[in-house]
Amino acid sequence: MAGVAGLAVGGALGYIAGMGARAPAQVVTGFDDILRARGLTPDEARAALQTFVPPGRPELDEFIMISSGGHSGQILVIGIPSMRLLKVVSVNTPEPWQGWGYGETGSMEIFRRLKEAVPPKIFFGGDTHHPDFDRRDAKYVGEWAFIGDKLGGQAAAISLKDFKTKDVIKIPNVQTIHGGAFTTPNTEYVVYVSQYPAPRDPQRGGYKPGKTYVKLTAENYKRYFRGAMTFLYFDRENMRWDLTKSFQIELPPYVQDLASVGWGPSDGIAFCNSFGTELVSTDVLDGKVPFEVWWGRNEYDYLHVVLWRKAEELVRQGKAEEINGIKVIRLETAIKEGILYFVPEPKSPHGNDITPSGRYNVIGGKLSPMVTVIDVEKLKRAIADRKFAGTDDYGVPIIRLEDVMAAQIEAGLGPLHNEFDERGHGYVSLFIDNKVVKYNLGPPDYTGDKPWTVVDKVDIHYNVGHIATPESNSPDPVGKWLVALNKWAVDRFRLVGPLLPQNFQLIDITGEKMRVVYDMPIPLGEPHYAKIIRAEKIKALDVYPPGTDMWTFKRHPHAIELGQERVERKQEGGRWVTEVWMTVIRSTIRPWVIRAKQGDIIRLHITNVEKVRDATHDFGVPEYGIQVSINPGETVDVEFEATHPGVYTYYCLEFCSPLHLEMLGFLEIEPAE
Ligand code: K7E
Ligand code: CUA
Repeated sequence: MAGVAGLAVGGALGYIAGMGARAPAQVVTGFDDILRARGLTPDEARAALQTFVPPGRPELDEFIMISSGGHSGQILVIGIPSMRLLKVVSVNTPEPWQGWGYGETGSMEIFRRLKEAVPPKIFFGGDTHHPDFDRRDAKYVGEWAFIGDKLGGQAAAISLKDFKTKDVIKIPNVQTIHGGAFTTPNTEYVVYVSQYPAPRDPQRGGYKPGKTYVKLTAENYKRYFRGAMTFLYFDRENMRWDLTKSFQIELPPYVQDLASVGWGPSDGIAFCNSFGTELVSTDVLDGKVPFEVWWGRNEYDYLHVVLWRKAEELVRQGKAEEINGIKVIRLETAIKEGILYFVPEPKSPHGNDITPSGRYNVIGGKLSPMVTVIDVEKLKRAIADRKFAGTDDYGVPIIRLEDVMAAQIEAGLGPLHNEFDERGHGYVSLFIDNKVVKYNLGPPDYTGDKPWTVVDKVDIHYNVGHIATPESNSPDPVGKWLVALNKWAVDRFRLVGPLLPQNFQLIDITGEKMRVVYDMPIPLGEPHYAKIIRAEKIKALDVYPPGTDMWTFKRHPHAIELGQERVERKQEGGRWVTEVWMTVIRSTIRPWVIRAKQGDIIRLHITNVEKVRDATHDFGVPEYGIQVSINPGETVDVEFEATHPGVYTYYCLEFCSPLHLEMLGFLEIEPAE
């Protein structure tokens, strides 16, 4: 590959110099003709060759990126280096093509439970921020993905066997979350930290959406508002979040921000940083001082240090109270039992990221030009020696920054997030400076000279938030590509209205100089973070085994073979039910006539009896809002009430065969007498 690129670029060089952008249209045959006709520079041609995945060569995408879908409440699956969008997984939002929330019973049930947990309004949208994979020995596994939704305070789990969401839950006692999903080293838990503190019931503690009220005063904020770090247990066998095996640690009402979970030397420690340690004042509540001014007063905010394995032990010893379905370690208990500590960090920090060795936590300064590095060995020593500088107002012990700091790196303006490679480098995004900065770590991550020094910078377009390198935030990163997730695109794409896409930029980080090689528009707002995994780790199914229920991966109890289709009309608890066992195969929906009566419950079990890859059928019922996708080998359930009489043509929505348009049937609903 490198040889070809060198050849092409060398050959092209001669033409480029004198070339105008508007070469006349002419037949282009040779390599150099193309470069000339399109006005490509040698660097651009090289970038194209590095990222191009030719038709029919999918294996050239060496990595898979799962990106938050931002406000869409979805997950985007992207191939790297091609930056091609491979899939959109619906998570917090209904999506018709996947039949997610459009009549398929399992997804409808998830939305029903969310509605029940949040009585004011079911939320069809999202503000998803941070995806993570399942882990073994802190390394990415790639069987599961987890993500958090900030606005909904929700946690979701997605199977990477079929890339479908298996469970979404509203996290108890929190309103919004941000620092999540972060998986513990062996997927014991997935960590989600609240963002904005929520009021707690003065009598019982705990927060219930739409129910908990305390009068908003500065004093009540301090007294009754709380944050929480939640350790959610995901039952991989049953593919459900299990609150009975989860726990939560109550935190002071600072605004908890990003989290991280350690391994190796930092095993057993979870971190999150914070801002807003000034709490709120009467002046703020009276409208005299805006939040962003008030919350900039303290020179330092607190990095929270949580000894989660010790916390787990406390829960086992019965030192947690059950509040709204989850065991909660109250703030007083957390302090008394020594599982919560603070380290002052330069004001308004943002990301905190663990280096591959697990030894350091690197903190982005947001308003400070410094990247601050915490040495976990020093931190553990300070805790063991009980070397504290005092406590905060709630009694949480404060460890001196100088006792635990390894270094500060002067990176530039607005450092937000750090990622790493396997050669001892860190990369930090600079939101204000529009740059990604590469620096040397210290030992054991980097043992050369000039530790903690900046070695390279590259311009970003524009306002970079997160960055992602393959398998970073694990012991096993790959220093090949870096994706910058940029908030602004400005002039990078053809203008299609004032609402511009986000810009994912692919950067080659193999050489001494970082090089931007690709701009990918993301026309939805705004994905915050993405994680990249070695593609060979993803073991996705191509076809479900016959009759599979995607909610169990076992044979669906109502799966049938071709020829076993039938309709039964019967009474169930005083209601008439029309139950139908159906099959779909090119190009027939069986049965193709279903007769029911107004008021019936219509219950369909549809098996796709196809056995070949990609032979998906999509079943829709007009006027009733039913649309489900039935993948080869899959059986799905659909249930709805036949509220309105009529004759409705149900049909397949996928152009699956030449006779696809004939793939239909009639649902006759007779009026009730
Ligand atoms: Cu946008 Cu990680 Cu939610 Cu930073 S966060 S940018
Ligand atoms: Cu099945 Cu079209």
